[in-house]
Amino acid sequence: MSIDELNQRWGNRREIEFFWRTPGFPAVKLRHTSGSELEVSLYGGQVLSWLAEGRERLFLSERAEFSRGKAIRGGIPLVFPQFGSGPLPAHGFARTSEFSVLSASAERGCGVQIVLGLVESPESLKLWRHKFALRLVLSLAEDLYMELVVENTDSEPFEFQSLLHTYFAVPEIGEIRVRGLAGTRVVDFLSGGRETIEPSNDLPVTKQTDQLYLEAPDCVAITDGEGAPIFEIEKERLADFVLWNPWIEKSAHLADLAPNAYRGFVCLEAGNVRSKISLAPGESYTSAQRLRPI
Ligand code: TA6
Repeated sequence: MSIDELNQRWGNRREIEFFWRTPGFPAVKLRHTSGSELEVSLYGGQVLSWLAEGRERLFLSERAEFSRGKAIRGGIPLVFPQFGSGPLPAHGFARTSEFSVLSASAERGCGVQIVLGLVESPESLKLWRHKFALRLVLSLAEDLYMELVVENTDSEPFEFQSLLHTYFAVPEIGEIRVRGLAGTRVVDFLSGGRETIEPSNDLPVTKQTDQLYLEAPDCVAITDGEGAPIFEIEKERLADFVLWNPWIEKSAHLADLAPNAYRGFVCLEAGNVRSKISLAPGESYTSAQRLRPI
């Protein structure tokens, strides 16, 4: 569909507007009466920008590449059906796939909502031999609610991992703390998967960090240098959190990230990573995250 066709079919005056994010990359802008705005790329079904109370809440790399087959660095990449490295491309193929618009609505007094869809393709079947239907439901109001529905439309069972790889914009990585993970089992990917118990309930990020918090509490917060919350994250039916920042070392190996950009974001990613979700034919699984800007 062209931008004009998308706007004719789903556009809604101010609240829902399709546009070319960059040539060949259609996106949609959602606007809520609270003043919050959301920008979503149909490529990857990826939230690129979330404006709340006048401030951009997500990090998008100034070097993000918009080219097919390449993941866009920043916003909220959708990791499915695989987390990390494995038989599929890193973090799976959803974030480099073309999503379709299944519905879009702006109900008075409610949020502005768009539902994006992804099903198997000849390309995905070559990588992952399962038929599936993904629905990503994005609801914008004063907060941002994201729901992911995975359906097994095949005749065989399959299992998958999924994760919402949120890049939270922060004023200075060295000042923020992650609140709410004390006592959680944590796997450190940078020390060979060593598993410990997180002692801190006000966790700083002071070096390259890549940690998986297992069966983590559903509600956590990111606080600023004064200890005041700047984000609240509530996950639903997502067992784990991944905490990531590339710091200086890893940034040097990421062509789509400026050398000091690591200072402006922290990734706190709700997902099902350690335990895969298994679906029998016809079954579906719904998970979600609610992001509250403070
Ligand atoms: O966020 C956890 C992680 O798996 C890290 O290991 C790092 O690779 C990050 O995802 C970004 O991955 P990407 O493929 O987007 O460069």
